[in-house]
Formats: sequence, C-alpha cells, structure tokens
Amino acid sequence: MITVHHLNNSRSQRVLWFLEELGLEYEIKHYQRDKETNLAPPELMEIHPLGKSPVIEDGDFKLHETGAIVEYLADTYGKGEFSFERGSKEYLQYLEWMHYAEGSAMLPLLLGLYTSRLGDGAKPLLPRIASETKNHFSFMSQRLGENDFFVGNKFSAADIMLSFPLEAARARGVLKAFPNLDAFVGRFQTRLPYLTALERGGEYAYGPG
Ligand SMILES: N[C@@H](CCC(=O)N[C@@H](CS)C(=O)NCC(=O)O)C(=O)O
Repeated sequence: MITVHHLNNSRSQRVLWFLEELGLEYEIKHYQRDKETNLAPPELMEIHPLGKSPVIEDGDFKLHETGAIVEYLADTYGKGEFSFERGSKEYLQYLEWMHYAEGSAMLPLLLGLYTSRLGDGAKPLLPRIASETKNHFSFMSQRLGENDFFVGNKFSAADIMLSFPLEAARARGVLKAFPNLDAFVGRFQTRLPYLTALERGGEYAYGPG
C-alpha cells in the first residue's frame, strides 16, 4: 500500500490526484501548515530531513520531490497510459514538461510570493519577476495553443505536474491574460479522479471556484 505524506494546501495534492487517475489504493498521512507561518509542522522532518511534502512510501521505499514521485508512479503503475514510449519524440517532450513544472515554472511564482512580504524593499525586483512570469506563462500558453494537453494528443503525467503552477498562477490572477491556460485548468478540475482526490486531501486553496 502506498502512503502519501500530504500537507494541506500544497503541491502534494497533485500526487493524490495522480494516484486516483491510476486507480491505486493509498493511504494519506495528513499534516497541517502552521496558521501563522504557513510552514509544515516539525513532524514532517521525521519523514524526510527537508520537512517538505510530498513524500511517498511504497513498501520499504521512500521518495520525495514531486517530479520524481510522479515519474516513478507513471513508470511503475501507469502501463504507458500516462506517459509515452521511451525513445520517442513525445517521450522527450514529456520529460521536458514534467521537469519544467518544478524546475522553471514555479520560480517566478515563488519569487512573487516571497517578495510580497518585503514591502517597498521588493520594488527593484518586481519588474524582473513580472517579466519572468510573463515569459514562462506565455511559453506554456504558446505550447498548449489550441491543444487539450501539453504533450501529444493525450492526457499525461506531464499535465498533472503542470497543474500546480497553473492553479497557483490562476489563484493570483495571472491566467486572466492566458485564456487557453485558464481553460486547461477548468477542464482538468472537472475530472472525476481530480475531484475524488480533492475530497480525500482536505483543504486546498487552489481548487475549482
Ligand atoms: N520541489 C519540491 C518542493 C517541495 C515543497 O516545497 N513543498 C512545500 C509544499 S507546496 C512544503 O512542504 N512547504 C512547507 C515548508 O516549507 O515548510 C517538490 O515538488 O516536491
């Protein structure tokens, strides 16, 4: 049985969603953010030295970092349904988008979040953060174009990875300028496995509505 160490209002929601898409049984260990600092509770340090979520356990195997977790789940349990044939052009695009989500797309959003606490001190950084946000979200918007999915003509684990930066951006109004990304979020948020995961995961600030 897979265990997910899940933090409320976090990227780890994606892992629950993917497990639902895969139709796997799993249990959730819930952790709540501190109401003042928004940080994870110290108990998560006992699971992994970084004290961050998600972390999964599968048998005697422990794995952290969402991209690694999602890739592992797709490879181990997906029977090819959520990925692409190794060696194919689509597979390379899939890897690119899968790792782009945490490796690149999150950075301008995180910079925006952290600098918003600096007041006037953040001013010199804001133009660069705004231009990088535009740069990355334009890039994603261009790639998606009129397509329903980021890679090929099928829903894949790469779409699941990209869901979090897109939902976080939507919550901040960034997607108003990118109607196709906004529509993409609207579509995946109606998937039954997504909604089941939402119910099981508890508090999530980036869901539909
Ligand atoms: N790139 C990592 C980021 C992990 C991460 O920062 N998780 C956040 C949840 S969104 C967290 O646990 N934050 C709580 C804290 O830093 O105290 C991943 O995708 O797994």
